Amino acid sequence: MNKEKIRNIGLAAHIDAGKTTTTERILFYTGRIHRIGEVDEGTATMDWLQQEKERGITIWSAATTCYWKEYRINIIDTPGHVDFTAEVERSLRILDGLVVIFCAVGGVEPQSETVWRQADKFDVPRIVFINKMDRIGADCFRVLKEIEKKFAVNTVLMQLPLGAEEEFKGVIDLLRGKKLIWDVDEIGERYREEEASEEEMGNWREELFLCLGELDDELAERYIEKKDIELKKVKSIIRKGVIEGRIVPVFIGSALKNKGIQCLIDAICDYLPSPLDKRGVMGKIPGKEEIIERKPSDEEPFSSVVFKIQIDKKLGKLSYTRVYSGKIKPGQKIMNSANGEIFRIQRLYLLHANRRNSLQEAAAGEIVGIVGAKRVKTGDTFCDIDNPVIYEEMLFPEPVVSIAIEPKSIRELPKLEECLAFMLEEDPTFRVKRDEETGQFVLSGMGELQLDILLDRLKRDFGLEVRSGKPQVAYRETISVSASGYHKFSKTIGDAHHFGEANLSVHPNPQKGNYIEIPVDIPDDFKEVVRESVNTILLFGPLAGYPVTDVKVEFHKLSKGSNVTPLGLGNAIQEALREALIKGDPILLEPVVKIEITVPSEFVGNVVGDLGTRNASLKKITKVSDFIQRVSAEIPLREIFGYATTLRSLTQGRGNFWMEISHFAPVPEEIKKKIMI
Ligand SMILES: Nc1nc2c(ncn2[C@@H]2O[C@H](COP(=O)(O)OP(=O)(O)OP(=O)(O)O)[C@@H](O)[C@H]2O)c(=O)[nH]1
Ligand SMILES: [Mg+2]
Repeated sequence: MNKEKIRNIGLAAHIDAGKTTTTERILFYTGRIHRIGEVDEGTATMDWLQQEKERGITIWSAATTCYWKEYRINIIDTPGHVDFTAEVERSLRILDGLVVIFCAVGGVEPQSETVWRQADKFDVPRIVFINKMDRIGADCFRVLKEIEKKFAVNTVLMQLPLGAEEEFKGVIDLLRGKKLIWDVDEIGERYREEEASEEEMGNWREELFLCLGELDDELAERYIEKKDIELKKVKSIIRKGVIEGRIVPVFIGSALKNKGIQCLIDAICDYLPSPLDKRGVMGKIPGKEEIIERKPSDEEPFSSVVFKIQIDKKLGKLSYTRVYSGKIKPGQKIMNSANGEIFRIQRLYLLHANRRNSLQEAAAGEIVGIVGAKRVKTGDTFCDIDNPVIYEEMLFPEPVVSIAIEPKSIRELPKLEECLAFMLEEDPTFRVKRDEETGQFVLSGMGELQLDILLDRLKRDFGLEVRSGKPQVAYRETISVSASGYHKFSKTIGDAHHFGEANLSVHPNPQKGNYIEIPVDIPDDFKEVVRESVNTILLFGPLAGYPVTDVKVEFHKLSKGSNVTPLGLGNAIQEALREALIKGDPILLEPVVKIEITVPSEFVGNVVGDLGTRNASLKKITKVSDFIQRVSAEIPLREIFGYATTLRSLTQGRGNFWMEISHFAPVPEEIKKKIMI
């Protein structure tokens, strides 16, 4: 396959903006499916998980492939709920381009800001689709202004709406000066074209060309001199502008009403990058600092990044991977450079939501599923055995909510352990700890919804009945002052004498996570000992055994003579660090969330009054439209459990909220006493 014609793209947005509805249309018009799936009827191809169908939301990123004209488009439909932000992040890491969807009524909603920031982080070129133009109050010009203001980007409106709200019937393609009207059939498969008059286009066509003229002098001149402009040439200028991140073209439509989607598919092909536009990906030779580049060519040694793992009852572990270089075939042996495992590729698949087609080969630029790796986690690199490379690992946020569970029957304990292990492999933001005292399992994750889904899966996918407690906040510990620790370890264990000496200090590193300053002048094998010893101690804090965060560890002395052993050094570091943390005046931290509650104006009083009883600090109240307001506040997470039900009763079911972890703050004394008992 010609790599120039491959598009690896994602759809991302705030919850309910219409990502899955749009994807379903793309699949239908490209002929990938023969009937349009609807989220509201539980028939969407991409929301195939039982829990997704019932709740009408996306939980897992789903991958699929479709063909449009001479292009192959690999699409990842991501979830919008904030508990699954990590799903979006891991997809963005391996995608080449993104369609950010906004609701024409809701505008720039909070989660779409998060997604935009994530796309910035990974430098992903993007186009915008303003959806739901059929809804009452839809206004693409207002959304456009909001996007420009919030993200400080150069947007280029490519289309104008034809008709509004219920009467929305199509778009004016400003580039071609044509009206596209979807009134030929119900399913929007066909549309008709008419010339658009100057009057209908107003200044917008001029504005479009002036903006593009800034990217290309020749185009500017030809436009001013009213000379012929080749469409292909303009498209290539837009494409270059998108890939360089200089412009963001904006398209409009209504996915539910089947209008405007074909233009979006064309835009994906015309303007978003192909794998070749990435030129090369940087990685390291495993165990070394040397940086190497892998080019998106089949002639290069094979390399790929695993961005998702799915456990299939029949197949075992299916690794979703993005091939960056080289090619592979079933039967071939490759390596997981993150852990050194060498394995044979048993099967290779092209993915389509929960179905798949066998492949005989996969090459650079493709997104495929591989069966064969036994020990693999999200973010690992697969590569050629003789030419190893390792790409940057994926980092996932630490959980903030936990729940204790136990099997209803003790006989089911082994099965529970097995199922939890399955789910742990699939979801990198999920953690399990065994509480030694109670024998219960403590499951932690990013939010109540995620834990709820995990429990539901235990019950229905694995047939396991469990008793569960109430969700709890996952606390953390940190230090409040700098302190130092010293330990000399010298002991004969068995036949060997173990020795090590460590002198270190710890410093508060507020809001920045943990940072270990590993001395450069120690041998490479000892660096791993240092990292592991520090991480072991930081996992269980000195106050109440919660993970330690926001601490910088600095080494002043680490013995490195020939008598030093890994065990001796590891023990010395652990003891010295434990001492330093205790001396560092440890405190307990709790997650504080930023919450945004969107409600009809008449309920603002109710909502604000209720927040007042929950120790919230009110930040602002903004007007979204004439009838809707948005209340922004910060509040300790423990105060806001089960808020969906509360908000429903406060607003007669007409409020929405979104929240995201903002930061960790010291736990008030009276709460601390309860936790520490
Ligand atoms: N009126 C209108 N409703 C739409 C449109 N597109 C989607 N919807 C509705 O909006 C709701 C959410 O649509 P989804 O496609 O599930 O949205 P999503 O972005 O995939 O949501 P998550 O995956 O849960 O984040 C559903 O009820 C859709 O029917 C549209 O163009 N117009
Ligand atoms: Mg969805």
